[in-house]
Amino acid sequence: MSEHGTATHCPYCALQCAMWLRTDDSGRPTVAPRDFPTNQGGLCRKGWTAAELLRPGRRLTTPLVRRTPGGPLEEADWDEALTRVVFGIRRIQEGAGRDAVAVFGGGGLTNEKAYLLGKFARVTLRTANIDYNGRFCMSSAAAAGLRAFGLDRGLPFPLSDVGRADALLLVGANPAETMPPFVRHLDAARAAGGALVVVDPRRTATAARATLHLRPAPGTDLALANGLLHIAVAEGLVDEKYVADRTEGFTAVREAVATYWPEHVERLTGVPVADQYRAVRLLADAPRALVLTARGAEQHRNGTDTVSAFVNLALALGLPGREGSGYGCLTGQGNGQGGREHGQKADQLPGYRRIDDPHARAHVARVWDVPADSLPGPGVSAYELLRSLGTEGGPRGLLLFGSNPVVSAPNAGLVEERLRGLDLLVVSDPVLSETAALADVVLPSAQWAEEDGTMTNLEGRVIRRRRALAPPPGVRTDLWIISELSRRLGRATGFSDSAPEVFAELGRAAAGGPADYSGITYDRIDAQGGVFWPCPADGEGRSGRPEAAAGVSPDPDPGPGPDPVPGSDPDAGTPRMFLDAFAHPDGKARFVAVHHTPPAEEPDELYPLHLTTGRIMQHYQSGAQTRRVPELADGTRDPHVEIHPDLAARHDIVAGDRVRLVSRRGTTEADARITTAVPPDLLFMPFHWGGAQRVNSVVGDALDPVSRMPEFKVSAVRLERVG
Ligand SMILES: Nc1nc2c(c(=O)[nH]1)N[C@H]1C(S)=C(S)[C@@H](COP(=O)(O)OP(=O)(O)OC[C@H]3O[C@@H](n4cnc5c(=O)[nH]c(N)nc54)[C@H](O)[C@@H]3O)O[C@H]1N2
Ligand SMILES: Nc1nc2c(c(=O)[nH]1)N[C@H]1C(S)=C(S)[C@@H](COP(=O)(O)OP(=O)(O)OC[C@H]3O[C@@H](n4cnc5c(=O)[nH]c(N)nc54)[C@H](O)[C@@H]3O)O[C@H]1N2
Ligand code: SF4
Ligand SMILES: [Mo]
Repeated sequence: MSEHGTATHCPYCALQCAMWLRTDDSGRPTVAPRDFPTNQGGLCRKGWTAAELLRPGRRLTTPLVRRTPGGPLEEADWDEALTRVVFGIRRIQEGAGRDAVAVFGGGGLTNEKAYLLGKFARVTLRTANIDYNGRFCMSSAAAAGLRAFGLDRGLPFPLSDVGRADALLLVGANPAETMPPFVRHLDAARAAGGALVVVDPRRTATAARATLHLRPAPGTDLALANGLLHIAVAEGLVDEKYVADRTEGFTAVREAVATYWPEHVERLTGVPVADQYRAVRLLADAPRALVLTARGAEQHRNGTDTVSAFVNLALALGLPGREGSGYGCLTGQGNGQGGREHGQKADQLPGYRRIDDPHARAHVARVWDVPADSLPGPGVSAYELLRSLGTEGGPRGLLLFGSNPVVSAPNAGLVEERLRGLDLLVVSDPVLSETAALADVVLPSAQWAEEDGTMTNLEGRVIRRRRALAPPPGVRTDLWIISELSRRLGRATGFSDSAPEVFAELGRAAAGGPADYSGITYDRIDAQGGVFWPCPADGEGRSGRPEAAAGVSPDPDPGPGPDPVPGSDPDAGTPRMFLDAFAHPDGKARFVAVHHTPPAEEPDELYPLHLTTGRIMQHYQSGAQTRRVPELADGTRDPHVEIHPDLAARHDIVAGDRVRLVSRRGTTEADARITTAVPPDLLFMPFHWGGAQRVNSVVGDALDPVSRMPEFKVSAVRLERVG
């Protein structure tokens, strides 16, 4: 600990802003910003107030159990709580088989927890049914990245590249609300003469900073991307040499985009022809150009194909794998990146290995000291898992760490019903979330400032979360909970509750995999300001390059330069990927031909409007944490819905009126905000509230066929004034 306090990072989003944590004279924990390449000394209000939830009174400090079915949650000691969990698991598995107990994780868990949770499911419970909320988040971008590059790391370059870009295409991202300090990088690019093109149906605070704002109808981004590529082909702007040397499959894509005439694309998307041309010019003329997508592009039934369409555009312009240029996805959750690499996903083993790959199974089984054939196969995806709970043949018990699906899952009314129907629901959470309130056993877990571990930020940089305080008596870490449960279920070894020990084991399990962490140690993270994966152990490639097959290379020109980036040590793993080769066996990237398909629900007479959903700055995700922080909740006790003035007038709605949205699945209520930020046929509502204000009661559950990600961004609804 230094004079400033303990150096750590914010508990919330993937920007993982660096902060100091210290206690003031009255012993109250407080945070202060800390300089780091990502946040450059900035924090948003969620970060500034992050210590509030550490105080007793705002959180759980003792286990809760439901002693009679339908009865209340009552305080219990840990022994009773864990005895009930173990008894419930045994009874279900004996009666209905191992897969009848499921596990659900989260992208906010540290790498160590995500790893141990995956191991717990496969080794202790031996259930195939484990998945996590990352399916709701960036799984479409991950699938498209894998398809194109053979490897998926959200940003395959450091965030500092954003500030140096000459042109940026930002698709379906609103960092002004979702990652406020990120905007410093956008502003730096703009100040240096760079162009910012924002693609969003709404005029957001981010769009307000743009050189050019394209406003496609929701769910039409794929058509727009194909249209932009059509123009690039027609205008001779394709980087033919790059396409020939570094890619495969362009011919089919060129044919596929041939029918996406600018006028046709204007009809499909609403984006004027002239703006389409301007966007292509801005990108093609820029020496360094970046294409970035986030949830607005991805949370669709065709999200994977939509991302592929933007990757195709980036490849045709020769951007990926060129220093200063490229394609990237902005991950969202604190450990959205690492959370998808170490085995809490249904089809994965640690190191971003596939669970159906015999070599991967053999390697991981050796590290886990179990027979490879004892490991279960792939399970089903998050929403499919939630939907199957308690149904014929579906799991009857669920252990949940780090998610609040009662608020955040699509078609949430159905999900809530399924959770209520379980024989056993166990929730580990620092607060009594809407989902924890339904549980049979609630385990109060320690928070970020009370535990050690690592997080992998949106750049693929592995950083440290440090324990600065002891948790209150009665609170345990997730690692302790998982290892103690394992022990009580008969696994006496292999489940340490020490974060450094778990991390070392994670490194061995990940060694040789696509997301290789074996060369990363806590000391190295400290010394180098974070380490970018892949980072094989010394002698295994990185020093002699991870070879073309891994498709990655260390930064060839890391500085020192005139403006060294603090914390970006040239030896810190692999800041920039794909400079020499992509990760497919032949080293080439793949174009994937894709076509526009409409959203699952188009407006009709009964449900004549489109609704899209997303975030506001003050609240994080399901709001379980931020709604408990007074400084954030004041002024945002209730959600609002954005309504265009013309639409409001037609419904006799004025600002502040309570309105109801009705879909095929349910209803929700919010306060009317009248604004031209949305077009007349589109409503926007944030998803951070539960109960009658839960927007996911109305949101549909169409899934992307590849990533199994739900279509959070388009539903058909009807608008009514309440009263
Ligand atoms: N304040 C706050 N910050 C957060 C979070 C939070 O909950 N609150 N969560 C974190 C997480 S997990 C994530 S995933 C990120 C998400 O970060 P973002 O992706 O930036 O957030 P969203 O608000 O979900 O969606 C971004 C934009 O997509 C637009 N959009 C909607 N439909 C479409 C469409 O069809 N096409 C296009 N092009 N755009 C569309 C919306 O209008 C919205 O402005 O934020 C992270 N940061
Ligand atoms: N309509 C709509 N719905 C959406 C989205 C959208 O854009 N629109 N976005 C989707 C996206 S991108 C995401 S990521 C999901 C997120 O939605 P959720 O998965 O519900 O995420 P959180 O609200 O962050 O839930 C985290 C819960 O875990 C607890 N928690 C936090 N840290 C820890 C920890 O370390 N250990 C344990 N045991 N518990 C912890 C918190 O207190 C909280 O109760 O929502 C999705 N839902
Ligand atoms: S931008 Fe994200 S990481 Fe930074 S302070 Fe805000 S919530 Fe925390
Ligand atoms: Mo997310």
